[in-house]
Amino acid sequence: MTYYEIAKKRYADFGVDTETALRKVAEIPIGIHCWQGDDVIGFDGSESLSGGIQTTGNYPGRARTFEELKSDIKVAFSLIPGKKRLNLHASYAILGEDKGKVDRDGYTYRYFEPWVEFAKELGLDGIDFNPTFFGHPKMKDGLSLSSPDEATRKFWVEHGKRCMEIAADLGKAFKKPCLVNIWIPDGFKDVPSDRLGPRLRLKKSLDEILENYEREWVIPAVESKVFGIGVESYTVGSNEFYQNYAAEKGICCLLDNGHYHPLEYVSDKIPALLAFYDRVALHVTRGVRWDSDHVVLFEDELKEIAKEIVRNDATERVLIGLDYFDASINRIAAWVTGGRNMQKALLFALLQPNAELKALQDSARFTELMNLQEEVKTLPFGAVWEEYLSRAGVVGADWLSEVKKYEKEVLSKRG
Ligand code: RNT
Ligand code: ZN
Repeated sequence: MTYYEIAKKRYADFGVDTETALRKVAEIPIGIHCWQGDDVIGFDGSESLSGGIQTTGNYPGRARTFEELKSDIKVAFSLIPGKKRLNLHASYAILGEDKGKVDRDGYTYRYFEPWVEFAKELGLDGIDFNPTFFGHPKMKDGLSLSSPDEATRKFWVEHGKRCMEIAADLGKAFKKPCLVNIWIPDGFKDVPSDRLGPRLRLKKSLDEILENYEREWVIPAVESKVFGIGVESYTVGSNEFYQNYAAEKGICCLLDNGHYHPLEYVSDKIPALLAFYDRVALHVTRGVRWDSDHVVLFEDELKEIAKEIVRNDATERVLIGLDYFDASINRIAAWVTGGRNMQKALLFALLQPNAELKALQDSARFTELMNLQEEVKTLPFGAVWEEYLSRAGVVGADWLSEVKKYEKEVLSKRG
């Protein structure tokens, strides 16, 4: 018997069919963020990150051009099994000769067509999109959509509108709707004197952006946050603000698990929202003491998030995306580690005796529930994971040597 066959039998003893789990995990799309490869800088003119988010570290090999980023994504994606989508920010527009002539309020689908071509070449499931409300001189006093300066607010509304148009075309290109996530860094470092005004302006701006979009092809989402670096005292787009806004408008909430107080868990928020919304979007990340966007590891909260998706039969309702950026280690290894771990957690969740566990809870057999939850933790999960990789044609535990080779041949030669 092979290692996998033994595992299959062992799981079967607990009523779990590993074959079903292997089939299902391969079908769950994961949105992989383009911004891990270049420290969230983009191609449209910014030289540094702003808006309360930060990458730390100076590991060599940052992708500086479209060609470099594509090449890095290709390597990273080849080492991540499963169905993948590419998550792009508007700042990754390929402006060509229009660089310096067109601003973010004038972006069109044309500037993203090269990405579409690339995503098709890689056989991806689609592209998701984000307006970029940071890293740009038109942020006034740290504010975008909530700015009291009407010209500034309007500029960013126009950017939002362009992004909705671009997203509709991205959706059409892959015949699947495109998720457009709105996150703005707007907030104040110190105690504000008006907390309502900025929120009313943000509401107005969002209304304008969402006035007229192609519902068949675009899924708009709003991402809340507690605080950012330099904007510690007040965040315009807070959780209550966006959750109410999304409910009223019939759009989607995006939960980033770095964006809540340390003892709040996104795994618990997913089912709360599933009770009210058709869809919930995620930014899966790992905050260490703050929203530090560390590489996603195979940890308890990640497993809990995956369980909530799987056992609520919500793999089509929860739109999974990754959002982290680590510049202190090989960036491709960071991508691969997080991408594989997300897949790993989903497979792990699919391998739980979910129906039985639920029945134990519903019949208040809490001793048996605890016991079964503990027993399944030590089943031979590794064997099923390795089987998954091998069936997907992806390198097993030795994947890092491929990344090291690419580092030696390509990344180390970048200035
Ligand atoms: C910032 C948000 C946001 C960004 C990306 C780049 O705190 O998490 O989602 O990380 O849009
Ligand atoms: Zn996020």
